[in-house]
Amino acid sequence: MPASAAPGSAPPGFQTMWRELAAVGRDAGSGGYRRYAWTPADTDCRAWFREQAAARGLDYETDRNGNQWAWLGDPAAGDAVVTGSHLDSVPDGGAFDGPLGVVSAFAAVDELRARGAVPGRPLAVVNFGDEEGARFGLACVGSRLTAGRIGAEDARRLRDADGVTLARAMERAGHDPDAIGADPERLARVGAFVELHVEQGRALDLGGHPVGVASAIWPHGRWRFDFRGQANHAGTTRLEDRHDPMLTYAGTVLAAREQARLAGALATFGKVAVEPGGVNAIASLVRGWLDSRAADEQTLAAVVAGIERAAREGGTRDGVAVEVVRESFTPEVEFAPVLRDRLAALLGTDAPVPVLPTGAGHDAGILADAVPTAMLFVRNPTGVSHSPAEFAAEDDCAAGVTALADVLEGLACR
Ligand code: HGY
Ligand code: MN
Ligand code: MN
Ligand code: MN
Repeated sequence: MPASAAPGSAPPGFQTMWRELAAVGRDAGSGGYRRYAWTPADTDCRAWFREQAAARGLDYETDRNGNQWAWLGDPAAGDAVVTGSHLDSVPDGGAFDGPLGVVSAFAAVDELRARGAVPGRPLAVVNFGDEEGARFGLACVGSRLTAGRIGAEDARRLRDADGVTLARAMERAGHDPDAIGADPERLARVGAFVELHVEQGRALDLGGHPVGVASAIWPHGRWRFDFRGQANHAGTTRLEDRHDPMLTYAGTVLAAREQARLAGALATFGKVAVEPGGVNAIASLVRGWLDSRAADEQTLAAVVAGIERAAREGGTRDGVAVEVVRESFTPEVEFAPVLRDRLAALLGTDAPVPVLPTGAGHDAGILADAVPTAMLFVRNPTGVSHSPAEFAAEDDCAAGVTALADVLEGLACR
């Protein structure tokens, strides 16, 4: 389903929402999305969320950290069943990562109403702010703040590539940065959080399943590698006289691949900045960001240590100074077994539903320590994500909405 096309077999409300969101923050050339936290595209997404709440007569609120909530029932009653995801994107992201969970959440509320199901617990749809960390470098800032997993002062000081702090960006977008911080009272109202997400691999497709349930999230983190050498003339500096950080960086990228391969883990340098950036000058600084993930924390630590060792050895060889800074770390998450099994039972009445782990991070993973949390995945036949090629067929989107409505009904209406 192209980003702009309506999913024909999905409920009409879903189709309308999908069409409305499709144009927001879309690059006409690549078809990918650039919806970064607290930018105009993000503001448009947030306005859209608010309109969806109003159109359904749901009570809307923005919490102290800028996360958006749409309530059916009284939040103060507690033990709420909450569903949703995020609307921001990675650079040139796909249409589904995040928005599928939010659109499906509103569509599932519509479906419950159409079924005449009456919730005995409050229900809410949520849009967590800045899940991807594309602008300020830290993923899941909205849920991390709420769960007290980052301090307010540290968050306010995060900077984007232009040096704009998160505090300033929030202010410009009309949110008070002095208000941010841990929100245990809000979390205490949540009895269960269920995030629906497009699958970011091909396990469901290979198994022939439209929908699956998540079991766990691999531990993962981001590290910044600075390689400092000496800028010099590309045409006059003899090879043996150079201090070229690009060489050290290149060796480190290869080492990352090898360390990950040997450990059955993942390691990616997907972002790099070069100074001064002249074609005819040896670089003075290469700054590369490593994203690494593994099935367990010990393996992850060993992989990153191996990459760091290779970087330092390369630095000694090339006369380049190497500095490594861990920018973020998210420990392994196992989703609440009781809730996970409940979802699998609710959805598996005809045929068993696959229960699978993922290497991708989610707000659900951040909240899992504080509230019972579960995830549903919707089949992605391309297996591609964080790219415009991300995909889910219209029938599978519809199956996702039905599954989510079944789960909400099972948790809140019986
Ligand atoms: O980077 C991630 O794992 C995610 O999709 N936020
Ligand atoms: Mn993502
Ligand atoms: Mn996501
Ligand atoms: Mn010259």
